Amino acid sequence: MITLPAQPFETTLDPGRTALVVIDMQRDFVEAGGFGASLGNDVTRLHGAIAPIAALLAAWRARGWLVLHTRECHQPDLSDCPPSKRERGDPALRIGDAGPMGRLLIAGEAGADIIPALAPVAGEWLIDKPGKGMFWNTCLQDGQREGLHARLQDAGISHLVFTGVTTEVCVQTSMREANDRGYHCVIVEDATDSYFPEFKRATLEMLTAQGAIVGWSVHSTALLAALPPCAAC
Ligand code: C5J
Repeated sequence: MITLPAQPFETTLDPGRTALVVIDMQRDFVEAGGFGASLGNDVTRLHGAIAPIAALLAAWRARGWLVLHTRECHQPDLSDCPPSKRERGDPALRIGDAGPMGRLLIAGEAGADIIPALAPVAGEWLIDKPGKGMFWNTCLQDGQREGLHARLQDAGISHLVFTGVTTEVCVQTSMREANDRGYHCVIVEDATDSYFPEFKRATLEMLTAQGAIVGWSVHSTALLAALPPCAAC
């Protein structure tokens, strides 16, 4: 087992049974002209997470461990986007409207892609999700819902390391869903970001409060230092 100097107290990861989860590092959230910007957000606030995520991806890839990327996006006909989601608030552009990177949050459009710096490589899982959480309505197989949990179980995954954006929305929702399904969850403090720094701080505190009620947090440098050496490192 790998021991981590985490918050609120030391924890462990099981090497080979631990997947790295990269939530929604999409152009639509991170770049100008996307969905995040259409809501009036300063997208540069998400840029600090990119380098730590890239370092974690390199470490996982060097060890041949499983990596999952998620994308929040919808079908072109919006059949999986409830009106209650699309019509909310007063954004400059809504989900499905045409923007500089194509239709906002629509699968297949340039804005829905993962940013080039963190692009998935062969063998990594790419999960499209219509909601905030990575388990709900994703990886449908043979008409079954909630297929991601079964796929992770089949792959022998028991521990999940969370990164990505935004901390208090899709990252937190996914980590809570995972915790409820029995995964040992760790969030990487500098590999996640929010448009609202105070929300990020509060989310890290609430996830780890009450004796790690949802899970643990760790800095990427401490996590990387704790990983076992590998031939390709
Ligand atoms: C949001 C996300 N904030 N990926 N999505 O709408 O956190």
